[in-house]
Order: sequence, then C-alpha cells, then structure tokens
Amino acid sequence: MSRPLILILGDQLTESLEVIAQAPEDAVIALCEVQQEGEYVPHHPQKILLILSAMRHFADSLRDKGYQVHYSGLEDDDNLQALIPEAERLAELYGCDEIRVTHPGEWRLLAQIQARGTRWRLHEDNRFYCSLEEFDTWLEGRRRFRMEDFYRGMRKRTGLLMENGEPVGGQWNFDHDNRQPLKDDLAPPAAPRHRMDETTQATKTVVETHFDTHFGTLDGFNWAVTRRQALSDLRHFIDHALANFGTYQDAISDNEPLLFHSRLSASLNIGLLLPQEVCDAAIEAWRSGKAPINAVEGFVRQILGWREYVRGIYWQRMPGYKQENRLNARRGLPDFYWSGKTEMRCLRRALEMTRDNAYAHHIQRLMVTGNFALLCGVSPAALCDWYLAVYADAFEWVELPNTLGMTLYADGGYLGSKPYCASGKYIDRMSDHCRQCRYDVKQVTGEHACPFNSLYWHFLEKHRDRLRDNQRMKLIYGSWDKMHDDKRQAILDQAEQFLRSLKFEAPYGQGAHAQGYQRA
Ligand code: FAD
Ligand code: DLZ
Ligand code: SF4
Repeated sequence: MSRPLILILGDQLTESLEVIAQAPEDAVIALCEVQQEGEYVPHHPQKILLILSAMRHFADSLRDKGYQVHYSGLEDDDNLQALIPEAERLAELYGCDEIRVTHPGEWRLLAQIQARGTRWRLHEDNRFYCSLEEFDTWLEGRRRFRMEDFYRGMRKRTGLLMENGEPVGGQWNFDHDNRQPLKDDLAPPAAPRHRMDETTQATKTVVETHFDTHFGTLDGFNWAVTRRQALSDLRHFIDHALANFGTYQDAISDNEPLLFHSRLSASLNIGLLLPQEVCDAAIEAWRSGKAPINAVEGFVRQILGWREYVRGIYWQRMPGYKQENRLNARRGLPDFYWSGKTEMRCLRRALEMTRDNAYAHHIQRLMVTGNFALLCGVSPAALCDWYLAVYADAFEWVELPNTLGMTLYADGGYLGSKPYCASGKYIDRMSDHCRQCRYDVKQVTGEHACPFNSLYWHFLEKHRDRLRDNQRMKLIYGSWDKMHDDKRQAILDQAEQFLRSLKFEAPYGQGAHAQGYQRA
C-alpha cells in the first residue's frame, strides 16, 4: 500500500485532528492555497489574509515537528487553483493512491469530494463536542427541538457547569441578569495587537495582488494567525472581558466594535483554538472568582449550545436547507451593504466596522444588518452570500443556519421560534446610535421617521397569515390591529415609499455578485 496524501483545508489548522494523529510516518501532508476558494464568494481581504497566513504558519509548525509537508502557494506556476484537482495532482506527484481529508465545513466541498470516488477517504472532524452522529441520534424522533433542550443535554453529557447532576447556581440559564443596554461610562478593554511577521507581510502582498476588488480594507488587520496568538487572545478575553460578557452581550456601541465579546470565533472556526479549551478557561475563571456565573454560563452556552447546535442542523438539513425561502423574500441586497453609504446611523456603523475589521458582533449581525434585510425582504441567497463573504469567521456550516434560519426565518421556524424582527425602539434601547442619527427613532411616519419603524409594521402586515397565530407574536398583532385604519395605511405607505427609495441589487445571480465588486 502506498503512502497517503493528507489534505488539510484552510479551516482545519489543528494538530490534534484525527487525520493527522492517525497519519502514518511516510504520509505527505498537503496544504493548498487556491484562487477558487478565495472567489466562490468575494471574501473580505482580511479573511483571506487570515486563512492564508495561518495556513503558512501551520505548515511551518508541522514541518518543525518532522512531518513531510507540501505547500502549494497561490502564485506557484503549477497550482491548479482548485482544491480537489490540486490535491489529486499532488497525489500523482508523490505517488499516493489515497487522499485523506477531514470532513469539510461546507456542503459544496463535501459534494465535490464524494463525487470523486473511493480514492478519497473522509475522516471525522473531531474538534467538536458533539459528533454529527450524536446530533442525529439526539434529533431522531423528536417533534420539538430547540437549542435550549440540546444545550441542557450537552451540559449533562459533558458535565460542564454541573454539580451532582444539577446545573451550578441552581439554574440552566442566567439571562435575566444579562442583556443590559449600553452605559455611557462603559470602558471595554482594547483588543491586544498582534505583530505582523514576515510571513503575514508576504501573504498580505499576495492578497493585495489577487483579491483587490473585494469589499473590505486590510489596514486594520489584527487577527491571530498562529496558535500562540490565539491563546493570547483567549487569555486576554478571560482576564479583561469575560466578567462583563453576559451583562453587555446584547449592547451595541457607535464606536466600540468589540465591547466585551471574545472575537474568538475565527480562531475557533479555523482550528487555532478548540472549543473545549475555550470553555474550560471560562469555567476556570468562574471557579477562581474572576468572572460571575451569569457571564460564564452565557459564554459557554454560545459555544457548547449554539455553535454545536447550528452545526448539527446544517449537516442534518443540507443540501435542501440552502434553498429554503418560506417568507418568499425576493429582493437583492441593498447596494449600500457594499459601500456603507446610508444615513441610517446604526446600519452605517455596522457596515463600516465590517469593512474595517471583517467583524461585527452578534447583535449587529442579527438586529441591525440582519433585521433590516429581513424587514426589506432580501432573499436568503443574497444575504447568506454577503455574510459568508464579509466576516472573518464565516464558514457555511455556521453562517447559513444563523442567517437563513435565525435571522431571516426562511426555514419557517425550524431554528428559531419566531422572527427576530424589531423596530427602531430596540436599537435605541440597546445602543447609542439613535442620538447621532439623522432619523428620529420616535417617529413612525414623516420625513424624519426612523425607517425601521414603518418597515417593522409593514413586515408584520405582509406576513400576517404566517405569523399571526404564533403565540409569541399575538400581542404585537393585537397592537397593530388596534391602530386606526388611517394610521395603519400611512405607516404602510411610508414603508413602501422608503423601499422604493432604496437601490437593491438585481435579484441573486445577476447582480454585483456575478460582476465583481467595488471596494467600499
Ligand atoms: P462572542 O460573542 O464572544 O461569543 C463566543 C463564541 O460563541 C463565538 O466566538 C462563537 O464561536 C460562539 N457563538 C456565539 N453565537 C453563536 C451563534 N449564534 N452561532 C454559532 N456560534 C456562536 N458565527 C460564526 O462563527 N461564523 C459565522 O459565519 C456567523 N455568521 C452569523 C451570521 C448572522 C446573520 C448571525 C446573526 C450570526 C452569525 N454568527 C456566526 C454567530 C455570531 O454572531 C458570531 O459567532 C459572533 O459574533 C462571533 O464573535 P465573537 O467571537 O466575539 O463571539
Ligand atoms: C476560505 C478559504 C480561502 C479564502 N482560501 C482557502 C485556500 O486557499 N485553501 C484552503 O484549503 N482553504 C481556503 N479557505 C477555506 C475553505 O474555503 C474551507 O475549508 C471550506 O469552505 C470548508 O469550510
Ligand atoms: Fe437606526 Fe433608526 Fe436609530 Fe437611526 S433612528 S440609528 S435608523 S434605529
């Protein structure tokens, strides 16, 4: 039997991967930079730089440990510029009959690999708490399934934050202590800055040369590209931000992109950190009195609960999940999602932060850019491709359920029990944007009215048949129905007029996506 080629993808940079741990001594490990992975959506240049630089560092660290590594650089003459053909070329080159690869994070790649036949051997991605098999078993036969049930099961199974079979602190969830709005005197810690070494500098030139039309700037690049840097980000979060994580989890700031969030998702998703070590570090901070239980439980829930849950749902429901569009949303993306040029302050700041950092925190994604797209009827395909492109942490297994399911309610309530639609009132309560906005958040109609307000009612009216019987929406439909007819009509007209004033890209497939992008 000949030696195997082991293909490591750009989001599989973990030495403890089963496929590496079980590698025979003579195996060739291959990492391949390819143009196609940079272009299937127009990824933010910071995301590309992060992945390529982290791949280069990872290859070096494997070589240092004695592995035989082949690295295909993006500018190599013989590079076939697509993952599967490039790996097959390398297998020929090294005389390998078998190509081993860890289960990829996106359906499109899995389908390509499976279509290649028996030469390719898939290994389990052993970096999660819950295997796909365990998730399927959990789901089997359940009529009702919600993240909270899954999360409690995972707490019991792993023993995380459990004592004598009971949740520590006597509760599963401490959200009533969490989700406070922004306070003026809050002083979130500054993120640690990572030095750009020679490898990252050289990679930056490659990214500038090959992906210069993509939305987003490289100037503020500050992502961890090595495990050592990722561990330092983790330590910084635990020491300086975790204690306030829960309390201000839902707050939005006009000038602080990070607040008390960890910004660890990219390191987790590309494999520089393992979810287990991140949760263990948070729990240790609680045990040693550095962080309160509401913060630590809230943080662990995001990773042990949401992160694992959306992955299970993605693989359980694909490929059909991506086609779901239960609200029949048909619009393209508002064109200002690529330029940030809007007078709506909350949106403008979320888009500018996205452009500058390839990052926006959860509530900006869900309740600002996501909520706006939901209210405007942007199609899941258009919005999902945008989120997949613009965030450094975006891989389809986690992006798609969050966007299509949680944000757009396009799966009809499979992931979330009600749409996360909100008027300007929510954004005003949780942020300091409105006082700096040209619109008035208190007005629903008229020239200065906050567009979120009329769009909100317009959305509810449009989807009345689908949503009105939802127990959690009854109260709000009650308020709408109590309004005078003239007032309701004026609100609907206001929303229609606003929608007409926006420029939406052509419906998905014919717009900017197909033509290439302008840098904002
Ligand atoms: P923190 O707020 O510090 O949370 C800690 C960790 O919990 C995160 O690092 C992440 O690993 C995990 N987490 C938190 N919320 C979620 C969630 N809803 N689903 C899965 N994991 C979660 N997350 C991604 O990792 N990749 C994506 O492509 C992605 N796309 C999203 C798209 C939309 C429309 C929305 C609403 C959310 C999306 N999320 C995505 C979830 C969440 O917004 C990010 O994980 C989070 O903002 C990352 O920042 P952080 O590391 O500072 O997170
Ligand atoms: C996102 C990305 C980019 C931009 N470039 C590469 C690459 O050149 N080589 C590679 O192996 N992976 C890259 N990736 C990550 C892959 O797209 C990712 O592994 C799949 O989307 C599966 O999650
Ligand atoms: Fe956003 Fe409306 Fe507030 Fe302006 S007034 S910041 S548009 S919520």
